Order: sequence, then structure tokens, then C-alpha cells
Amino acid sequence: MPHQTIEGPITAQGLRLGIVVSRWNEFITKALLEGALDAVRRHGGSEDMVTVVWVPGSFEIPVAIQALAKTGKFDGLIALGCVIRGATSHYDQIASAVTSGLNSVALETGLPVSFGVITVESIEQAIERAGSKAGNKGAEAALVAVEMAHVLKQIRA
Ligand code: DLZ
Repeated sequence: MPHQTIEGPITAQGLRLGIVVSRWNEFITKALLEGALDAVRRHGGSEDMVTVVWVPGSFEIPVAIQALAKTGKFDGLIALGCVIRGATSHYDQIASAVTSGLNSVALETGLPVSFGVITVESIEQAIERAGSKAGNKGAEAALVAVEMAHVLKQIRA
């Protein structure tokens, strides 16, 4: 018997996606959001199936992702934020709270939650990851949510 393989196509067509984006470092997070929406569009998704929720800072992202997850209205969720060590005395606490909070929501709800929160040392590194030389982490996170939505649907089918 050949083995069975499950792989998610990277097509956003028909998927209901929720994006939570933090206002802190907004000039970076706006670029992450644009990258995510552009990736959804370029992969066959429709913007009217995307809900965008703005929250004050990265610390608040997990609770908003959890609220979206609990509505049962989404196939995948995307967290977008930017935490910069140089400008943040409690960088480690915020970075660790958002990371473990998002992981908990994904495991608790079984929904794909992708991590598009950039955690960097400097503003220059943030710019590199928001659409310049290191790509756009918002776009990458959107495609991870799309792929995982299909993978989980197939596992459960
Ligand atoms: C307070 C704070 C600081 C100093 N730095 C950042 C940051 O670099 N990135 C970010 O997303 N949020 C930051 N915040 C705000 C916290 O995430 C949170 O909104 C506040 O502590 C209020 O709970």
C-alpha cells in the first residue's frame, strides 16, 4: 500500500481569514498587513472574506485571536505585530507573552494561528522584514495560515 500524504494547497479561495494587527510600531505593522492582504489576493482569496481587527499592542493580540477563534467563523487566523528590543524595556515579557498566548489559542481551539509578529533588535531589522530585503513576514504568515487551514481540514475530513 502506498502511504497517504496530506499537503495543503496554497490557495486562499473560499477561506475565511481573520487578521489581528497591533497598532504599536504602526508604520511597520501596516506594511505587514498590506503584505498579508496582497498574499491572500494573489492566492485566489477574496478580501470580503477577511476580517481585520486592530489592537493596541502585541500583548493584546492573543486575546483578540482567541475571541475570533471562538466565533467559529474562521478557517485560519493571522497575528501581525512588531516588538523592537531597542525601544522596549520589557521586550522579553511581551515577546514571550504573545508567543505563548498564540500557541495556547491554536492548541486550545485547533485552528491554524500563524505567527507574523516580528521580534527584532532594531528598527532597521523591522524594516527589512516588512517588505524590503528579508521579504514581508505578513505575507509569509498569511500563506502559512492558508496552507495550515487546508492541512487541518484534510486531516479532519
Ligand atoms: C508598552 C509597549 C512597548 C514598550 N513596546 C512595544 C513594542 O515594541 N511592540 C508592541 O507591539 N507593543 C509594545 N508595547 C505595548 C504592549 O504590547 C501593550 O499594548 C501594553 O503593555 C498594554 O498592555
